[in-house]
Amino acid sequence: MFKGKKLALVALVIVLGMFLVAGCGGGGESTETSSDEGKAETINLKVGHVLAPTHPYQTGLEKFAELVAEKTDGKVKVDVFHSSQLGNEREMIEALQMGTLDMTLVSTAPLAGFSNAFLVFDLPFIFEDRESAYKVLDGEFGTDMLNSLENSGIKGLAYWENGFRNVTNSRRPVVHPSDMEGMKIRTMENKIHMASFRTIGADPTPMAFGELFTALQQQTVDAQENPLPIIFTSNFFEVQDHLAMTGHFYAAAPLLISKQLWDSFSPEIQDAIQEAAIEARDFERQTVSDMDAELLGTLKEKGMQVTEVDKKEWREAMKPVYDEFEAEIGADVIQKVLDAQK
Ligand code: EAX
Repeated sequence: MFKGKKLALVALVIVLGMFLVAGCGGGGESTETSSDEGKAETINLKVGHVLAPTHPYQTGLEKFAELVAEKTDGKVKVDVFHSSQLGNEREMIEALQMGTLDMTLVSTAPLAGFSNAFLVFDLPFIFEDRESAYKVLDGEFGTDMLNSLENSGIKGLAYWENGFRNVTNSRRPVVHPSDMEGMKIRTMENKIHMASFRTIGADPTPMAFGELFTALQQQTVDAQENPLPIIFTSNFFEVQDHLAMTGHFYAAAPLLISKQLWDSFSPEIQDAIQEAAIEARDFERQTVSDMDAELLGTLKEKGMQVTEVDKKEWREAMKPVYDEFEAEIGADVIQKVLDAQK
């Protein structure tokens, strides 16, 4: 009898120990560290994203971690978790709101589910080119949009870059929008993305990024759309034969932190993190742009059949989406984004 009780006690101690070590995914765990100048508290932040460890999201966040450590004299340590280890994009945004995750780097598309205003960024061909996108995102309009997230418990630090999205598929070459007729395409969980492909006769299926490779491999879906750095670093060329250079959406990638955690930081720590987010943004954007330039050749070498398209034809074919969502987004908001690029 006594032996049984002793064993149960030991098991209880082990289980309790495991919980203490694991800790939670967020809340900015502080650990006391002793130093010559007495106790200096270290703040440990966890940031999650869904892409591969070779994607610029990862290398950009590693740069961010380096800069934060430098600017806070080692007081703030950032750990980066790739490949949906901390959840898919919608789950991580929800975790920020609850304060159970510290930071995440996501596309704007899932944010539209938290703040309707973000829908404007997902309109097809809304941005002429990268420079026009940066002008809007880094200017007053983009900053106001990030600030609008604070009512939902999220602090937006800066817009990093996912990039211009292109269509891949396993069935046939795509040149004209009509070539997508009946094609089952995975989209992000965003109603404008789905409507844009429905408008040209495709059959959109919203799906978390982490499930996409398997869905393509098992041909549950025929197609997907993403920028070249994702198509390469997530090995989509292994399961997709055709690449059409549509560039139909520009995906910005806001770096987000839990508002309740942000508010707990001193102004000095906030300034250091904000500065690092901007400096690492420029590094990450440049990395995406460089990869975009070199990857077309690489993907052809990997066996993908690449088709160039007439972007005007695609823009016209997807235009009904503007009418469909004008009331929800606001004609003035759409016009503001178009004017801010002039
Ligand atoms: O933000 O889901 C997607 O296709 C996105 O490009 C990805 O989540 C990166």
